[in-house]
Amino acid sequence: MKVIIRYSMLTGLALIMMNQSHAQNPLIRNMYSADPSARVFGDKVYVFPSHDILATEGKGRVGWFCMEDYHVFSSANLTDWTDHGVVVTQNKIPWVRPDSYSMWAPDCIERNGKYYFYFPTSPKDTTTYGRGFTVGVAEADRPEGPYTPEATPIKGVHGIDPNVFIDKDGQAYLYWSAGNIYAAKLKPNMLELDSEVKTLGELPTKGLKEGPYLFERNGIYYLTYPHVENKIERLEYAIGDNPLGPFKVTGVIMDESESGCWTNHHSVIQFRDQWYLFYHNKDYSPRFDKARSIRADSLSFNADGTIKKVIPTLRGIGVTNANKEIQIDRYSAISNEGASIDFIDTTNRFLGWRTIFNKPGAWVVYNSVDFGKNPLKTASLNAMSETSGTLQMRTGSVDGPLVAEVNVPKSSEWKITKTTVLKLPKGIQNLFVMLKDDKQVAVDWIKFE
Ligand code: FUB
Repeated sequence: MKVIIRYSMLTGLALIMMNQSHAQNPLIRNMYSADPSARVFGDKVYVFPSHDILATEGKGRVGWFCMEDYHVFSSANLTDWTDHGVVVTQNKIPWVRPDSYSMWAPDCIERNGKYYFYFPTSPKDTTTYGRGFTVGVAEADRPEGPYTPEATPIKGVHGIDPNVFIDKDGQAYLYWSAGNIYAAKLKPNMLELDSEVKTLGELPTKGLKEGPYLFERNGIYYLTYPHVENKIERLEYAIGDNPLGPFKVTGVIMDESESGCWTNHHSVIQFRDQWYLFYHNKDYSPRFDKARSIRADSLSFNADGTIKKVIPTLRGIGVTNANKEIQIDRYSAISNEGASIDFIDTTNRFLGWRTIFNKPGAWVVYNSVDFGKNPLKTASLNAMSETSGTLQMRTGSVDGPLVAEVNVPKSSEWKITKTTVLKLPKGIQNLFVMLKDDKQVAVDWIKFE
């Protein structure tokens, strides 16, 4: 057995420099992100989130939302996410108040080979554009930009959270919120309203509604929105047979977060035959819910077209290659006792989490690990143990074939321990990891080579 000292800090730095993350939930691992608008463009998923930053004196309002720009992310496999960098910034758009720090939830859509990026923010000139929020547009030839902003915001739109839907007949619609949810047709140029503004009035009248997102499936138009039914937002939906309604309130897509994150904000896409819900929580900021992180989970429908409630997971979506770091703290199942998750370093939460095993038989399962076609002969574990301890890895479950047994040496530092694989797994499998003895072991990640 070979032991190599390696610090998780290095892993974190490398990740930040590459602008790539191999993510489960949350999807973006080196910055805060919120309000994900996911879109399928070509053979990739693009996500256009808000970019939360922490306000300081003189920069935004301390204790409130603070956003100055937008990044775009893409993935071809829902596991590896590439950050394409900043596409729109508050101080590069002539009509935007350059110190507004209010670049809230955006959306993006493609029409005739052009990409239209819609964003709500505060204008400089409140006499012309009104107080509060209005919605601007920036255009690009590619989803990742560069985007050129329009010289003025969209006339007649006062509010936040723009969302655009293009129907099968080519008609585009803009939705937004300002207490209520509003909608109007868009002209083919995608830059001007082409109808009266309609208040979508069949929705709940009590409790804030915002963040509209409309999609169509099998002739049903789903108007989805976060709504405060109780104390914080949950994701709800209403259905209709027309993009402008009338809509019938139908159900809840996702309950209020257990973490207490006051907002939620989402989008729904279909990618390669599977539907997904993108949403946010406050994974990297347990005590401040205006520093959020985007997530995704699978979504499915009942036979009658109603949406099955999505239970948020840490595992998220996508298949993880066995030869990349498998972050088992993003488990798909965990034993009731003896296994828990904590940050690696609470002074830098972006370094991620560790799984702590402290009872014999305590386990986690991490689903959809791709062991490929060629046998991977070595298992590596980045772990720390003050007692030493033995971990077993199996495919499937507790009864599955024993893939490896790793003796983690006593150490107060993170160490990579390598061991030979006993039963060589192939293809996509669940990885089951269990503490064998009455010891304590913390695991950062596992990989196979
Ligand atoms: O991100 C700022 C605001 O919080 C969004 O515009 C709302 O939808 C809520 O998520």
